[in-house]
Amino acid sequence: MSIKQYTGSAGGWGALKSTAQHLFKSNNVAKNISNLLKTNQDHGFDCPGCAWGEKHEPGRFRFCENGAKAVNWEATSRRVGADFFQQYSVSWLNKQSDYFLEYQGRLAEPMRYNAQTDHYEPVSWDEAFELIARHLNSLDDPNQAEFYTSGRASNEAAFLYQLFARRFGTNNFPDCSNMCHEATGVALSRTIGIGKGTVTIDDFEKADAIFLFGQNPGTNHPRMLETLAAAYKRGARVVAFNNLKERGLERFTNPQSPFEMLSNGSTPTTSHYFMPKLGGDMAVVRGLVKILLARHEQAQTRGESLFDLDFIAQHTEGMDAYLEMVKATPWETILEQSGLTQNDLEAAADIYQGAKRVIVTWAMGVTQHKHSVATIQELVNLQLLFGHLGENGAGLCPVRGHSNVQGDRTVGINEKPPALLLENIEKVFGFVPPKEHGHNVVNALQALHRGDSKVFIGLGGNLVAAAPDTDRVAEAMRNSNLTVNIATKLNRSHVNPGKDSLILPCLGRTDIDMQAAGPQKVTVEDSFSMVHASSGRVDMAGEQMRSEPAIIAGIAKATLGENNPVNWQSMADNYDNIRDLIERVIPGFQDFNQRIEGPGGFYLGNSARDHNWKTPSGKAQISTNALPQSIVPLNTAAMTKKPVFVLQTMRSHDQYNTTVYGMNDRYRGVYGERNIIFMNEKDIEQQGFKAGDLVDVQTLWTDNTKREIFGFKIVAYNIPQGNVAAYFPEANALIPLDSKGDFSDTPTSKSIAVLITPTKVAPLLATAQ
Ligand SMILES: Nc1nc2c(c(=O)[nH]1)N[C@H]1C(S)=C(S)[C@@H](COP(=O)(O)OP(=O)(O)OC[C@H]3O[C@@H](n4cnc5c(=O)[nH]c(N)nc54)[C@H](O)[C@@H]3O)O[C@H]1N2
Ligand SMILES: Nc1nc2c(c(=O)[nH]1)N[C@H]1C(S)=C(S)[C@@H](COP(=O)(O)OP(=O)(O)OC[C@H]3O[C@@H](n4cnc5c(=O)[nH]c(N)nc54)[C@H](O)[C@@H]3O)O[C@H]1N2
Ligand SMILES: [Mo]
Repeated sequence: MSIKQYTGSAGGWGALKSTAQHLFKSNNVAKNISNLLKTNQDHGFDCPGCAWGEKHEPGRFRFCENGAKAVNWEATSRRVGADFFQQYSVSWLNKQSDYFLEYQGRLAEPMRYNAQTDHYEPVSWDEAFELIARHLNSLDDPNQAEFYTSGRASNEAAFLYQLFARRFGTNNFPDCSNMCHEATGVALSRTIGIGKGTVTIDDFEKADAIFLFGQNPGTNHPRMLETLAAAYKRGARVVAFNNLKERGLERFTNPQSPFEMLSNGSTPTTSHYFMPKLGGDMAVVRGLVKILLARHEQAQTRGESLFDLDFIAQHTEGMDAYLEMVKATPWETILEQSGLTQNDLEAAADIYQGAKRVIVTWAMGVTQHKHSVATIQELVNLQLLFGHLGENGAGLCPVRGHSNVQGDRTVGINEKPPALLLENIEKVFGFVPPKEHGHNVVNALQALHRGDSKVFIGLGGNLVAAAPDTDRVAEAMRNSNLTVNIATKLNRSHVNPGKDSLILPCLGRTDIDMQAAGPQKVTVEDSFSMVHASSGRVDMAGEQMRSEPAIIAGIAKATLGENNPVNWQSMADNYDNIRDLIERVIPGFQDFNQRIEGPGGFYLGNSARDHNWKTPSGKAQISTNALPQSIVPLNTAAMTKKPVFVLQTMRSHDQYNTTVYGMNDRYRGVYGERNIIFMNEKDIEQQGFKAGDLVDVQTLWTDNTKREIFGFKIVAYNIPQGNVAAYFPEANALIPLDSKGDFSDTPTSKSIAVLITPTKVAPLLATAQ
């Protein structure tokens, strides 16, 4: 392992070099160069990397370094088939790293677990479907099955999947969104009546200021850097709030700018950078509003106004109670929780006040805390006070994770189905879908662990590694009567099989999807509610993988029978048929098949942007929430006299969630190691440690389970004192499954109270190295 401070800008030659290295690693160089040129283009495929949107400008390449990693990772020539599984037992595979498992190549044929031999063995597609049908149909209650979705599934696959599971009889739809932007959906639905962002990509060209909360675009949405640098260049203020100093939020060299590349130039991506404490964003916004309120009241004595009083009167309710609460919130608490100074907050308030149009963006740094819903409501309050929602160049922009996580929700992956969805399903298909709420991720895992749920089906993803409490979740899976994973690559979830278990290999975004009616396209929705088509480029003739819709249709036909409630085979034969159904069930999809032919796809619209507030009262809600009493569980402090740190778990530059592409985190200067913990220099010294020391990290939580990770290496980093950071999934063992967000049930992956002690396993590791 080495630490080498990264002094360059984000992007630039480093990004190109890394893109080239990952191209070579894929064993498919020539094909993948042509793949990359088709990324996010008309008639190409949607990048499986992230959900950032595109301006429709022909003639530019539209992939980034990390999109290239995702494409190369999927479009590899390596295969994992019967030979591989014959060679390695499941127990042996479970001892290997996440990197090792996925690196082996694409899953090539359907496999069934044999508990006697502890090996996966080949099975035919029909036998696999029959096995699933047998398990499902022998359950006492359809609610004993869990239908997980990860956000790469296309609209077509997701719609078919929810139709099948609802016809089968359950709303158990745990999905990756439950661990991701759930708090966003909850907070926005409650306040503005729609759980999605209100801005489009064009708004970024008009904003006077962009406030970024808790996200790392340099790694996780690299195409956003171009948008931010362009905003900066034309004079917009770009203000970052991030717990860490992240290079992508400082400077960017655009690989598409010959001038910047050749002159070694770069453009700042932000004009201001503030580093709040973990979970401190609600206090930050409360502080901004407190300052702006005082100024507003001053202005009122002169007969002027800071807030948009007309907008507030016409469109909102709740302002008075909220402003009372703001006045009553002591500065002491605001400064303590935010970790910023009053000067910092005044400076940020100046920018907010001075800008006519402000966009507020956020991601996991905001959504993965206990009080995330309240934090997002506070962001909404700020925008409502200034009447920003619905104006061009202003509004709310939750930056989504998986490339189609937003679309999956739109087409019905929802454990709490809206009434309209259920009504439409009944109207179109003539059966009464279940109404009672189903399981989200945490409920589903708890039910599997208790043995109340018995069958797990995963449409993509890697729940064992993505969820908290890794050991307990693995146990929950192994307890199940049947686990089924529809997947492209081997992962941790597959090597923790249920008593019966299937791996069903599927086609990915980059592959040509050939069906009876010819090559098929699928559709996805980006963070800006743009729906567009995606068709793969890699020829899969002769391979045994099937498409996600074909697999779902196969399972449905075996379980429910053909024509119940639709002709499943015809859906798999031609996805136009699925889109026709989506058009009839989901609002906003009229002329679906025609509209995806147009360049760039089509905009689904956003009711809040049109000032149509779909809340019970018909008005946007200004919410009144107290600041949290504590960022971490209250009883924690009482449990120990030792210094308690707050830990966030996040992504390195070389990973896609649980998929680890490599061991480096270039922009943070870390090479060759993932078991590390980032700490403030002063904390390192005060605890009597040195950078490079190995430590054990233990969770403070009030059940009887000991959660500890061993031998993590300390890296000195620019992070507030009292806060530390580590990578997920390595640190997931520290997160209690029961530690979840209020109203969202999202695991609190960004605020875990931990103790850090010298390692007990150091000598062992030292000899191993
Ligand atoms: N290459 C790549 N792209 C991805 C992914 C990937 O793994 N790799 N994952 C995709 C998915 S599913 C998602 S959801 C997104 C995730 O995108 P991000 O939300 O950017 O993901 P994280 O790595 O979790 O980064 C969280 C960021 O928030 C900061 N942060 C953490 N806690 C706080 C806090 O309390 N306050 C503030 N102000 N900042 C905080 C961290 O320092 C870090 O910079 O990216 C998507 N795109
Ligand atoms: N501690 C901690 N935990 C976290 C987070 C965190 O920040 N900290 N972030 C959370 C977030 S934001 C998310 S979204 C979740 C992610 O949770 P998941 O979505 O469950 O996990 P991924 O790692 O994205 O899933 C990777 C697997 O998906 C499969 N796959 C890839 N492409 C396809 C495809 O096209 N079709 C199918 N069927 N399968 C495919 C591959 O087999 C691969 O192994 O993790 C969450 N977990
Ligand atoms: Mo995510």
